[in-house]
Amino acid sequence: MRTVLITGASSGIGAACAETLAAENYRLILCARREDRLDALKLTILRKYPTCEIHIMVLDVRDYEKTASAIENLPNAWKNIDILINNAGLSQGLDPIQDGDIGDWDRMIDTNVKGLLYVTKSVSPLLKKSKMPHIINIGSIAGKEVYPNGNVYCATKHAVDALNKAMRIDLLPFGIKVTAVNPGMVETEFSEVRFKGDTDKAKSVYMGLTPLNGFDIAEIVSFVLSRPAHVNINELLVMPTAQASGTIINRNC
Ligand code: NDP
Ligand code: 8X3
Repeated sequence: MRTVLITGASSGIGAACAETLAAENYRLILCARREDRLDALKLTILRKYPTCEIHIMVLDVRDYEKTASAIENLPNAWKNIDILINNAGLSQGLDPIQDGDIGDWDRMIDTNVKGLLYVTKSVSPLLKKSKMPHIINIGSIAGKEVYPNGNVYCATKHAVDALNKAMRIDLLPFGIKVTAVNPGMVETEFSEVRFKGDTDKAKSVYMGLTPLNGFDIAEIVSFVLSRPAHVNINELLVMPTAQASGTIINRNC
């Protein structure tokens, strides 16, 4: 039974990964800031899969000291981590650079880049002890292209793209697989967070098209994890059929 630590498990892609991997008999360490959401997800999963083993970890990935200490102080039974899914992330605002909000920039850089690094550094010593270690980084089409007003969010996801490659090099001596799953539009709380609770604006992002959902990504994560020991999928780009690139979208599809 493999143990997976998922950051950003309280919502969207992370929560879908948790449910999907629970069905496949993985042991789950679920991390996020919102404890009530993690508790609710745990109950939902246990209702469906009563024997699933779940450990909740309340974590703000932006805080290195607390992240390192939470992972160091995991109960012994939860220290055998085989898989890290670096999923916690967010976008804040959609403004041209000249009008950008410094707080928004800091939140994105601190979460998407520094947080991902903090968690990876803290979990790596445990992964090195695993027989089938694997890191999955949730990147984005925004890490492959830059779109108008996406500036800092795109920069953070380009950084994830670079770190994904860097991790594969640095962790090669330890046999740690490293994969980037880069989605296009996925309907989660992502746009609500980007537009700071403006649900109408968030909904309009997906108007007239069928976006991906969290489970579409979770199934891909599950496939990536199910490859034999000698096979690693380096990276993967997945978009809704209605999306051809970061900006070219068919809203009648
Ligand atoms: P959601 O907003 O639904 O989920 C984001 C998750 O990240 C939540 O569980 C949130 O938990 C967690 N999170 C945010 N900040 C922190 C923090 N400081 N510490 C710990 N956890 C944090 O969005 P998605 O599921 O869509 O996003 C997941 C990942 O997918 C992100 O990295 C995003 O950039 C990426 N992505 C999303 C796409 C989309 O179109 N939705 C497309 C491509 C990539 P909590 O608030 O409880 O801490
Ligand atoms: C999130 C999706 O369209 O903002 O990474 O790049 S998008």
